[in-house]
Amino acid sequence: MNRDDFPILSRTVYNRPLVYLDNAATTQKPRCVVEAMVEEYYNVNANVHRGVHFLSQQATDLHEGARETVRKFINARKTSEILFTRGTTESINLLAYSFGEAFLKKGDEILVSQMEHHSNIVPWQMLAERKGLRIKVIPIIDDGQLDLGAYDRLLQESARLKLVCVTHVSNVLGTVNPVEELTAKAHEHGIPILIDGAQSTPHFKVDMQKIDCDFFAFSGHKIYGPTGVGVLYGKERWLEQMPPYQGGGEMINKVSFERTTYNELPYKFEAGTPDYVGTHALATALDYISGIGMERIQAHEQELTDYALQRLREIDNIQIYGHPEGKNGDAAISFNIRGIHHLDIGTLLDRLGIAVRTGHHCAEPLIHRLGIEGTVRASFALYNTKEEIDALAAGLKRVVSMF
Ligand code: C6P
Repeated sequence: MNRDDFPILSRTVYNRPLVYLDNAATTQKPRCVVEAMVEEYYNVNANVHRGVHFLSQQATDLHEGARETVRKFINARKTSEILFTRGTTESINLLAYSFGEAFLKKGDEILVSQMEHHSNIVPWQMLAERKGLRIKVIPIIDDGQLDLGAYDRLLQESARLKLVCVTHVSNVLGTVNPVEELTAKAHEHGIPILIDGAQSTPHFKVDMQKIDCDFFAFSGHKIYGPTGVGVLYGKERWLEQMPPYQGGGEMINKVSFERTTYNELPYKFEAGTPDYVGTHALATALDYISGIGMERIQAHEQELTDYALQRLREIDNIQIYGHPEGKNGDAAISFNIRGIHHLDIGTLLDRLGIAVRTGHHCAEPLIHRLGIEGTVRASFALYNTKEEIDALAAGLKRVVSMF
């Protein structure tokens, strides 16, 4: 794949070539994304939707063009269903506030899974505290898959269930959840579903019409785009009924001290000056990966993941979480080596130029379910190579020999 497009990959750390395996935290940026931002600030910059002047119209065209690029990328029906946010976290907070205001009452229930990132737990807990709701949890089974039998039972027995919130891919285990099936089952009970797509969108094609979920959130920075920009997709029929999340410029129709009316979708949910440079850069990133082809990226990363699993299994006393035989796991592998703290492994790998993440990965309930304190996580992107996996395996063998 096109490593030369990513200038940072040719730098060294501690005089060693950088081996960047922390892609689930954030991906590196191709030159075209950074250049799109520089070019816009140098030559186009003006506030969007506000000016009659040339630059404002040009910036608005780029910003609204980005919305269309996102729509196409996730195959949503309409651009009015694409809300720009600061990232997955803000997307879920927006939904928790606004869906909560519109549809939830004391005693209602929300279902989340045991493998959620804190971003898909804490906003619901905060809402539950404000409104007197109950959070219920879909457990996982030992191999790191969702317990689908328990999901069925929870749907059956939860008479006051109003929303299901599940991640598409676990950021710790790489487990890919059967989101079409989860959605169909939720809908059989008349319940809408949010899918957290932070860890799926960078790795394989997602299709809103195929999944048929009601809401879907993802972050720009995990998909080769800039930080500070993300997306909440929502079906129009829900968004129409939900109140704004924040008040300010852009989200209004008319304002007076007596009464304010709100703008149409999607602007009702986009108060204030948007990160219009960020949205254009995100669209540039989506065009970049679409140009490579999501199928090609997925095949490459699957090969890397399979190779990494094979090489990691050679390490003495290693325990790999999730990734059961016969199930395609996504491009993140969490592991521990018995007798060595995960933080020590990460620190020693770092001195060899290898960047991995250690700790609870903002998924403490999952880590507790696994009965551990944390893991080492290696996660892959389109630009990683088998040679880098070899470097990881060699690094781990060296760490083991030191203890
Ligand atoms: N996970 C990781 O290293 P933000 O921070 O808003 O861009 O994304 C939050 C988020 C939500 N859901 C999932 C499944 C995620 O993995 C993340 C971010 C990073 O695993 C940083 S903690």
